Amino acid sequence: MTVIVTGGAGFIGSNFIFHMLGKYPDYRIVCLDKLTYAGNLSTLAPVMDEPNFRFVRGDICDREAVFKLFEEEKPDIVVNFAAESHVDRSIEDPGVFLQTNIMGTQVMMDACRKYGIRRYHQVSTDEVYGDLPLDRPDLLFTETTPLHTSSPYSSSKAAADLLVLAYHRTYGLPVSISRCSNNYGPYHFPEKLIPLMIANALNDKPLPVYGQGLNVRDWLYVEDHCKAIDLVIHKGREGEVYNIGGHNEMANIDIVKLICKALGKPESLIAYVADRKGHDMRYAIDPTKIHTELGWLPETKFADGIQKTIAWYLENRTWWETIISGEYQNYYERMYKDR
Ligand code: NAD
Ligand code: TDX
Repeated sequence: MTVIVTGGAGFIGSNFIFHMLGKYPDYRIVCLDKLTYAGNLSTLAPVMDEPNFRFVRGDICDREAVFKLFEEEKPDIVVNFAAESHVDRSIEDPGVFLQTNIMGTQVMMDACRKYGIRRYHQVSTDEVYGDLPLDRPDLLFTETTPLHTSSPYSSSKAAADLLVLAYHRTYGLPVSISRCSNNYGPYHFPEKLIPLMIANALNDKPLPVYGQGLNVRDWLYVEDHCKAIDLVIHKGREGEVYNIGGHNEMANIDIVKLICKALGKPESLIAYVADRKGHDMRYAIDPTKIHTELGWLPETKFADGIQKTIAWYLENRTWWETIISGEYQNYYERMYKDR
């Protein structure tokens, strides 16, 4: 079995590659990644020399390069993680989000149509459903909740999802889609809430909380997401959407306070800053379908997962310090200077 994993030098894709190489030693795993600012080849260093692993630097929008790779590898499964993934960047400059997240998805599926495939899997997000009010804890996103996006990022992901379903219905492409809630864990790029707060707290820098910090996200340990995708690509039904989430809703401010406490840092580091434009209030996934159909349940409790994550950032300072010392500094200045 040959599996092409796009975006495998990023946060979730790299964790997925480690999971697959560990669990299926007889599979061939091919990572296609453009290595944008969010991609880190150093993350994949531990598996780079594995005989059943190949890394290819390339853009999923580059039709010629993608078709050449399919010609060479004849993949059985494609898992498309490659995306521009940061909401704040999409508000600043949407163009590349539409290009990679929508057009890139089209190129990948066109290659699947030409060369044949057992499964094309699209890694999507709960953000396609928009948001839920704070005062209705009974409401959760199910797979039939209407798409109702807020940001250029989530709109580009929703557009891609619709295209994936269209390729299934129109061309019979064997597709599946998973829509997961917020992930956390090792190799999370330090522009996202949890790693940013850990890195800033360790450097005694202000912890920029948007608005009042009351927005709620439904956090899932990244390994649990990888296991769910593994199940969907092998046992999930074609043409179906599966929600993935762990019933673990937390307000941002509570997470930031928890990180302060775990690192022995004062809450006086917390700085309330201007809110994100169009900021989604609450996400909450109903994972009943993947549980009843495929038996998936999250295994890592947040209390354990966050401690493991903090420990990882303490033990792997070089990984994130290298990132935040480079071009990222310019992004940070732009995003937080006048906030
Ligand atoms: P990430 O930003 O950490 O990684 C994205 C990877 O894709 C990087 O390695 C980057 O180099 C690569 N990439 C970007 N553009 C590319 C292109 N044109 N061609 C090839 N490679 C390209 O993202 P992530 O957080 O790991 O998210 C992975 C996927 O999961 C995304 O599709 C995202 O929408 C989805 N998702 C993320 C979360 C989350 O909490 N992070 C939750 C649900 C869904
Ligand atoms: O500095 C910050 N301060 C802050 O208060 C940052 C970076 C974020 N926040 C808030 C905004 C959100 O309410 O924290 C929450 C989480 O923000 P992000 O880490 O940017 O994640 P989010 O916008 O929820 O999107 C994430 O989950 C869904 C991923 O980045 C997406 O790729 C995924 O689809």
